[in-house]
Amino acid sequence: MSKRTFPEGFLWGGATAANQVEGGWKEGGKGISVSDCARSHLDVDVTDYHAQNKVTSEDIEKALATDDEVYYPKRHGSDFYHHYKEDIKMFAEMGFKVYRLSIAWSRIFPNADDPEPNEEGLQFYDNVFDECLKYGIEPLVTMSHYEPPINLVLKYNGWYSRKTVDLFVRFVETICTRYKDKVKYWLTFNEVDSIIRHPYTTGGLIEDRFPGKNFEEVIFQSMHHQFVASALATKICHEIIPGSKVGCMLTKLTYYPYTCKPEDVLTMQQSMRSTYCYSDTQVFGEYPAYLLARFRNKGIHIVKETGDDEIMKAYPVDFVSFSYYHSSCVAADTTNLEQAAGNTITAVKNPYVPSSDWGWQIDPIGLRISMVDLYDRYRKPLFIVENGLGAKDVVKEDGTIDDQYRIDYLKAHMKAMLDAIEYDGVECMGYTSWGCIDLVSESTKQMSKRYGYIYVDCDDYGNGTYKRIPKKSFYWYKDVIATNGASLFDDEESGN
Ligand code: BGP
Repeated sequence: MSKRTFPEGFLWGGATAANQVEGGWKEGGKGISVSDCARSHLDVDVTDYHAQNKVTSEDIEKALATDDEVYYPKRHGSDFYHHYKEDIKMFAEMGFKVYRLSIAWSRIFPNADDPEPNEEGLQFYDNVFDECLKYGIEPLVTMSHYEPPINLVLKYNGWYSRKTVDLFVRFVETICTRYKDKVKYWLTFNEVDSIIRHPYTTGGLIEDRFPGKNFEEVIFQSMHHQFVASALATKICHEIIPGSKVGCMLTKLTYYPYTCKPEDVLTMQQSMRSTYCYSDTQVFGEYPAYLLARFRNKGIHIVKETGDDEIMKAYPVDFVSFSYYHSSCVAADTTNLEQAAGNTITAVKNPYVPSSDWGWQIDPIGLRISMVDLYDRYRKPLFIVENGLGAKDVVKEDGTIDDQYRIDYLKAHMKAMLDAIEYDGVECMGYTSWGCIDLVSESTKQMSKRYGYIYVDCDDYGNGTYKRIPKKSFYWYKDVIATNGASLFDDEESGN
């Protein structure tokens, strides 16, 4: 019997983000970004996601007053800025068809409102894309992945200012024009829904800069500006790059009711809607009724400009991309229920699934459930642009890294993905596993929370040679891609 494989042309690859992988935070004319001022693991409880994202004006002043790269690990990242040729060559050795990366806005317009773009920054990404295309790897580019210039925060209050829409549009016009012959797959905002959970990283919003204002209204006003900017970015892409495909990008948080009590099921439904409202808006081109109801009930008033509704309606996304790491349980009453950590959230711990070293609950069936939910909801092609296991990897005496736990995680999720495609009729363009090379964790700013197929010799304090070492999973993924998924079933054939 022939082995199961993925559809012909399935885009296998890996994903990174400039602010977590590049380093070179002041090189090549780059301006300081929001993420260069993000607090470090050194002073936060790495299990308390919310604590990690409390950012004050004082924090920013402190960050701008120092060139420290220990306390601010994202400033050095994995030094992709100086290793990109070697790294992309290793991606090619694995057989990548696609490589998801982001363009750091602060490398192109260091202060967001510079009269002219920074040519060194534009040239850097030209070089990166040329390396990719040299190996037949398609770039999949995220326009905004937590990297706006810090000046946008200080001078414009981030995405709260309508002016930011114009500045972002100019950034998009610049990169689409420059890379129109090299990039055809684009994403607008990474995890656009995350603005509600970490408004500083995603929206450049610092609460103490809005005295006397309803901060939730500030966040939703900023989000409105991002929705308009996303629609305009889609328009620009389609006009400058015929045949280009533009996706939204959602944090796929999949919730289960802790019990079959109706109250818990209702809580689950409300929790799911709390994330779908963002992708609903970008796919259907209008605010869903339940979000408008929430605005009314909470007294939130969004200021729109003439034409906003028409722009959003006219330029919806072409596909739906998302990150999936874990599922979570919710309950109407969480008293005495054990909590579990997650990607930008904490939730009730599910007793039926294991957890990662950072407490994220491992649930490959949840990926299939997520894919079916999203495809049934939107009827647009999906693209899994983040999935992976953050784990403590160890370099053994013989210099190898046996990350069999990561292979087990990825294999189970890839099989679930194929089930959704083959049994549930879901259309899926591709899969880029998160952190295809070790990089700085978004939430904890740790290098020790490793995701990569490639180990980077750098610790949480920036110490190391930055040498790259393929892990066991590097060679395993190479087989998966070479066989278009068939090797995922080798163990079943051999019966173990
Ligand atoms: C998502 C981000 C990625 C990545 C991922 C893993 O929210 O889009 O940038 O960081 O989370 O999370 P972490 O790095 O906190 O382990």
